[in-house]
Amino acid sequence: DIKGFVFDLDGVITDTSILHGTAWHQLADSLGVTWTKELGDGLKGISRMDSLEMILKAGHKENDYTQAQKEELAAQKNTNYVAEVDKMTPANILPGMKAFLDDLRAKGYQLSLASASKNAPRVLGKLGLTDYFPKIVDPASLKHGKPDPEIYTKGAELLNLDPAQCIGLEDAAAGVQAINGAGETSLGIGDATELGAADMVFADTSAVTLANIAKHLD
Ligand code: B16
Ligand code: MG
Repeated sequence: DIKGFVFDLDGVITDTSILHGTAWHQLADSLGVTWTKELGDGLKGISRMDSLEMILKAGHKENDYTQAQKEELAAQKNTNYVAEVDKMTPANILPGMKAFLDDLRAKGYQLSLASASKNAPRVLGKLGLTDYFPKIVDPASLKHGKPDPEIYTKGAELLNLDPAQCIGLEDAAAGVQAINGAGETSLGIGDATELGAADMVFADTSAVTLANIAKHLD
């Protein structure tokens, strides 16, 4: 039986994936790296430094910067990103997600957060959702980022649940891969082609309800 839900943040609870994309796009432009939708989609769920490496590789510039310069570039992106995050309010919760979280809480399901973002506590605060997620995997504690299962394994551990008792929610292909690797049931939100590996895919957050999830479970 399902007892817990392990949530991704960006692209699942709120649309920060757009803000991340815009901030990376700006940085790519300033470095002379051509931005494509595929490049942007591939960055979803990927850690800050791994995202930078992917952008530099796309422009064949991965050897043009020292480690210190790369950290400076990542910090620039983060400054731009955080400025946008600080404009967020509870109105930025994606459709249906507040009701879904309330329903899960009312029915006694346990919740944890498996976001790759070091800004996750700040984002939750802006959304007024801090109280819903006392259990957050610290992305700084991870040996490997998504698509490695580690973050979702830890998300279940924080709840003292077996992965098989958990559903993981993701908007990114790398995240779905991580959920599947951890042995949890994967719920993808977005394009069914992009998220084909998920156990169930919903086109958008408003379709994510316990009733709809039950239709996909045995
Ligand atoms: P930060 P998620 C991920 O969050 C984002 O999808 C990804 O685009 C971002 O680079 C990563 O967090 C790191 O974020 O720079 O704030 O530490 O989707 O795992 O909630
Ligand atoms: Mg995400």
